[in-house]
Amino acid sequence: MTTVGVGMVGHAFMGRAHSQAWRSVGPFFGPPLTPVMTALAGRSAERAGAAAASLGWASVETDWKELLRRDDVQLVDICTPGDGHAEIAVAALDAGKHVLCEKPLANSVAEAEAMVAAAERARERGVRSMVGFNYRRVPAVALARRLVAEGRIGTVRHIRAQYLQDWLTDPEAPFNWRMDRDRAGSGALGDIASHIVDTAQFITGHTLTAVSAALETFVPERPAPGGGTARVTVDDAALFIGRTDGGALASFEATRAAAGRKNALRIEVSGSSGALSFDLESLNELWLYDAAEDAATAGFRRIVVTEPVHPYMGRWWPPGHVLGYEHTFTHQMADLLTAIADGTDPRPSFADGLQIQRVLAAVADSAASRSWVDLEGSN
Ligand code: SOE
Repeated sequence: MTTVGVGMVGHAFMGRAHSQAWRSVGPFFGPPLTPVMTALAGRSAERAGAAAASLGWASVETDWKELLRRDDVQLVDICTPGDGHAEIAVAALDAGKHVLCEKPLANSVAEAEAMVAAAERARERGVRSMVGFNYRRVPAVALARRLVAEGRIGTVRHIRAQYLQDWLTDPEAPFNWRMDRDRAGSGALGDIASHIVDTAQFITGHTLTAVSAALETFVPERPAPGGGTARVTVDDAALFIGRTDGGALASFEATRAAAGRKNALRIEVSGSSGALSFDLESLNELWLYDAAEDAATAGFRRIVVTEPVHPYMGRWWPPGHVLGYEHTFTHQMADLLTAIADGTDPRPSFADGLQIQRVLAAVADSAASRSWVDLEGSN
């Protein structure tokens, strides 16, 4: 097999981001398997048809189950809101299709556990699965992980992570599915705190072992698109601290009410002999502090992460020709296709997604009980 037929479910923001990645991964990464954008599934034939035509999909299905019946689809890419993930992923894996599922893996730990069980059954037949925490694939984030693993900052003591957005600052900002617990599972917690938990654990190699948290919904009712108001059933913001299995202290802030901050995923890691700092709003840069340097000239040094020696960069442009948000998805597809071709397990796996789901559940429990919650045995 040198090609893999892809069937994608959903065609909103994530569907558009994934489509552009499926289109670009072949030309830029030349993966061992070439993706064929075979079919796009969406409930409305008209909307899905228009999306397929503009995004480059060869055909349309109005029921995702049809993708599973098609012999020309070998990989299902799930870009729906969270309430669709478990049902589609389990059915696709049981039908022998490889699965890429958007983050967070599910809307609950129970759903995520069922997905991991399906992934393990499928794995025995050589069928692969991966969850889409795309920010691992920012070259600067991948470089940060490499530097920590090489011991460049010593023993990790502090992880300081934030994910700040502001689209719910205004109380008149309209209600959408992301504010509905039944559809999204949670609010800023699942949507963006999940990203910083994954990024923090990825960079440091540590796993969270306990959390203490607060959640807040600042605006409990919002204008409904069809008129009237709708009740917000998720958090606007999640704030928590944690401990890791590597002995570090961690802090996390995820909010949709940080006026002026659009998509600021920031992470700083302080070690016994240095530190690293990253901000998604300047995603081509990584800042490195080396405590061994002469005090007279020591300071955080800006690394422009666009050299061919940097992760993923050898496939793109000459040094200094910067990348953007969308490239993280291209890298995700390249890694997935390589793993499928090599017969290895792509990361983050569904088991990794379940571990993060357990962290999210522990954060919610801690906020409700106003006490620390342990994550023992979660990994
Ligand atoms: C919306 O808040 C959102 O698109 C998230 O759902 C994404 O996962 C994140 O990457 C950007 O913000």
